[in-house]
Amino acid sequence: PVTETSADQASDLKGKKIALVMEFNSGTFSQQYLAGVKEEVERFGGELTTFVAETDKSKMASQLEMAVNQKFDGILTDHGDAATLTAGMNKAKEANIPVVAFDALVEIPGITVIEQGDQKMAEMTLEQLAKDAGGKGNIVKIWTAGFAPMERRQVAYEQFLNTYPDIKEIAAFGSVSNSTALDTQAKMEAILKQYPKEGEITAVWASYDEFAKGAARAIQQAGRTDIKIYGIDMSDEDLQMLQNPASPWVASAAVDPKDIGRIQVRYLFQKLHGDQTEDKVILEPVYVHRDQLPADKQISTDELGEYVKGWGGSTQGEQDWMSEYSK
Ligand code: SR1
Repeated sequence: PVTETSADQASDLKGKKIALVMEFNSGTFSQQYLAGVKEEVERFGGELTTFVAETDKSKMASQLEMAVNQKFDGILTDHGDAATLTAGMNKAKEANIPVVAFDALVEIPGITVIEQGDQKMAEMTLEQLAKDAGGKGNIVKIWTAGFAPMERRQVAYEQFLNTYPDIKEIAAFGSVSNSTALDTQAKMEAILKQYPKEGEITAVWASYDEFAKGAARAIQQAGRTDIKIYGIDMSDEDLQMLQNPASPWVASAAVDPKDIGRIQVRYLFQKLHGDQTEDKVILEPVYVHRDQLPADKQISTDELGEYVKGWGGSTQGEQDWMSEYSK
């Protein structure tokens, strides 16, 4: 019998057709995540096709089934819930097509699901908010149900309200669309009109960077310097806002979105290589505060690791055999 060496197996991976099925791709987090996916698929010599459901869950379900029917070699999914993804993922399993999901509310043996340390990200930013506010004040929460990361962040939010009884939620809103930041800005403007006096709102907790951006623009344009924003996520645009001393957004917790994309692809190629992979992979977030960033120059997320320990350049999912594919 001819035994294939691991080097042969690795070169067999070249030319794989990979589908990425995204619930939405609007916003800078999604764009930088997509850049990471593209970069790593290219590294393995694969060919990427992206399907975007534009927040339509039934469209996402059809796109996933389409990717299975079109016999892609491997499938990546981004967001989506159990009702949307389960049928397509089971079909992929029957067809022996490996699947790696990011931020999905699914638990299917054999399907690897990647998530950020969502509860920890929420805890880190809420703790900073409580500290800056001296444990009391009125806050606005920007959050929405129905997304895996949001449900996990909500657990930390509820604990936070219990821990700090003198911190009161005076308004809560949030929805995801193809214009999330703009919609958030309009809603935040309305809340600022409802609470026009200085000190009526202590802070905003924004559970997604598109929410933080919209709220920051509304607060800045209204000339309100008394309200701080604590957010989640970090993209180049977010970093610009965080570095701007006139912006109310002072802190965020995040995993490098490019790293997320790259790591997800590595797990898919592990499966294509025949490696054993875990069903759940959790990525470690870092905390970023304006005070850690240089005041004299604008930096990008590619440079953020020079200022914030643990940011970017993750080797999670990397295997010895992958060294054949130069980075
Ligand atoms: C609507 S869900 C948005 C979140 O997905 C990713 O997990 C990002 O962290 C973003 O905050």
